[in-house]
Amino acid sequence: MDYFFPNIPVISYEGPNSRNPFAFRFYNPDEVILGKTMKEHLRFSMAYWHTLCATGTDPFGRGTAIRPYEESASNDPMELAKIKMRAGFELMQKLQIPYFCFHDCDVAPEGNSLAEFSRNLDEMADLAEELMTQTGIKLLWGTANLFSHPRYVHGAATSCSADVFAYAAAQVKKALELTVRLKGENYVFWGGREGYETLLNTDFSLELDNLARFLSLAADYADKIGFKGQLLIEPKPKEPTKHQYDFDVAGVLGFLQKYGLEGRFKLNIEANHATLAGHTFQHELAMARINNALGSIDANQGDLLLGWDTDQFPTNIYETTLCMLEVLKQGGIAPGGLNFDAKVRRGSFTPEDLFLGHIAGMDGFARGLRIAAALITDKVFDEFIEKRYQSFQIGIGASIVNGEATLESLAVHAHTLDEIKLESGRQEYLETLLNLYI
Ligand code: XUL
Ligand code: CO
Repeated sequence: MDYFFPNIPVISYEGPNSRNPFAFRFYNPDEVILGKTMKEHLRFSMAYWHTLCATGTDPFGRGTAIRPYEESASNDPMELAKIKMRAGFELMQKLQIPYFCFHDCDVAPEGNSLAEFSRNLDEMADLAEELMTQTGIKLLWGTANLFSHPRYVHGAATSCSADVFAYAAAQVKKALELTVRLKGENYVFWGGREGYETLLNTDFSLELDNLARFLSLAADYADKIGFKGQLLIEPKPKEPTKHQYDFDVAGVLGFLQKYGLEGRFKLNIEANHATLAGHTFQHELAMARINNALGSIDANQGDLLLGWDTDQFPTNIYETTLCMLEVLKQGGIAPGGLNFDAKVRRGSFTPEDLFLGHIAGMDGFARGLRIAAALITDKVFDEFIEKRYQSFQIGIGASIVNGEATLESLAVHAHTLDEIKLESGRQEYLETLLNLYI
């Protein structure tokens, strides 16, 4: 495949000294680290919407993206959709990206009715299947876009209109079927407009109950059609609505537990959503991991000076290192992956920038993986943490952990204490160690 990006070679590993912009400096797909290849650890995925559909529009100006390959399309939206898909597979193949993710309306035009949308999706799935077989590229996750069309102005599963709830259900039904047909390993629910602007017009309680009803119906249907992958909820605290219901990992876990859905859903954690929620990326990943709910990752980064979702390619090595540390601690991210929910800046408008953006993100995470693996191998933090909590291994601490302690036994113990001896948390020293590895 060498048609849509004729000037771009297959990107391969040239090592840290290479100054070739179209090469990897840290991502060496077949290199083995801690018993697995980098490709197996990282499970990179292209986000169809940003890479193939985004045009660079912002609230102040129209699109800037130059995509010469789209110019050959006539006015037929299906023809354009097919060109984009073929270009996407060439791009993934040249970048050695093994997975992709899509929303239903990224791949096929919606047409004038659900029936037409459904036919368009089937036709596009035929082409996707053909290209997947040809290239070996796989589907990491599918999803339905329940937020762009004006019908979703008041939400989808949390709309005030039961007809909109039903329409959204029909879209999810079809998107689940497509995901099964294309052997997708996960299915994602990001509650795009599931939230509210003001409680003056909102039945808060009904909306949350309906969101749970919707997810539960979707999970039942996924089981019914034999979907064996993970169902994932992607938290985000705000944007587009002021109060998004799936605010952060803790909020989603509480919601799932309240409605008895915790066994059925895991989470897809996005870096930029974490920072919007006032958390670090590592906090959200760790919160999911310790609750056995870390399913997959939307690999991007935000800009801490801006209060919105900038979806930038991840190049901050601190963040990628701490992310990969969480992934390694969980024993891997599979069947999830690292999906680049990231877009090139408006000023980076050439087709080459699509490659340079992905290379930056892939090298950013490859470097993070290498550093995290060294931190694990050398047990840089583990021994310190273990020692810090050693009082819970013996005596009164052990009785707290094994459930034998009562408030009375703790009080008896406390009365025997003259002085409590504490040790320093050594934060600055540990940060120095982290810097040594980075
Ligand atoms: C929006 C976002 C979405 C989801 C999929 O902020 O992250 O692209 O990842 O709907
Ligand atoms: Co995302």
